Amino acid sequence: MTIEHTLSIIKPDATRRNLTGAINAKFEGAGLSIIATRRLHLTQAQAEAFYAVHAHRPFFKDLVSFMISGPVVAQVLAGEGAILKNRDIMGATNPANAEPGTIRKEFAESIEANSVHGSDSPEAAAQEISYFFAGIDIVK
Ligand code: IDP
Ligand code: MG
Repeated sequence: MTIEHTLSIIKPDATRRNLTGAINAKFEGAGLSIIATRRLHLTQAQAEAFYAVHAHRPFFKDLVSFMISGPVVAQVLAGEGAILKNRDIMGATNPANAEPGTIRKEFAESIEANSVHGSDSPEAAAQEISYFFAGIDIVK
């Protein structure tokens, strides 16, 4: 295994309920390090651009509205196999299908308001990290 970087977003349903610390405890408890972090309130254009890959899905408009309904916390997580490890810690997209102990099982409100985003491949991770962070923002 090699050290990977992945992009995580704590979504508005979770920041609204003050769950940032509880969610970060899951990442850190599983051995992922937070090497960059930034709280921001996305504009509609920014959320649409971030989720452009889903532009033709029926839920796209609702997803964008949800993602701009409050602040998010964008973070770079680092660790051994961080991309897949983060996806495991997050749990399935639909919290009804998520494993016990995962973030989505414990905290998600619905398949849409599911508390966290995580990159799903090395290509996506590189692209998504560069969307939110400059090199100087990321601790070496
Ligand atoms: P992921 O976040 O587990 O990678 P994706 O399929 O990439 O799931 O979908 C991106 C986001 O779009 C999900 O996290 C969720 O917020 C939302 N989403 C996905 N599927 C649905 C759906 O069927 N209805 C409503 N929202 C959805
Ligand atoms: Mg995805």
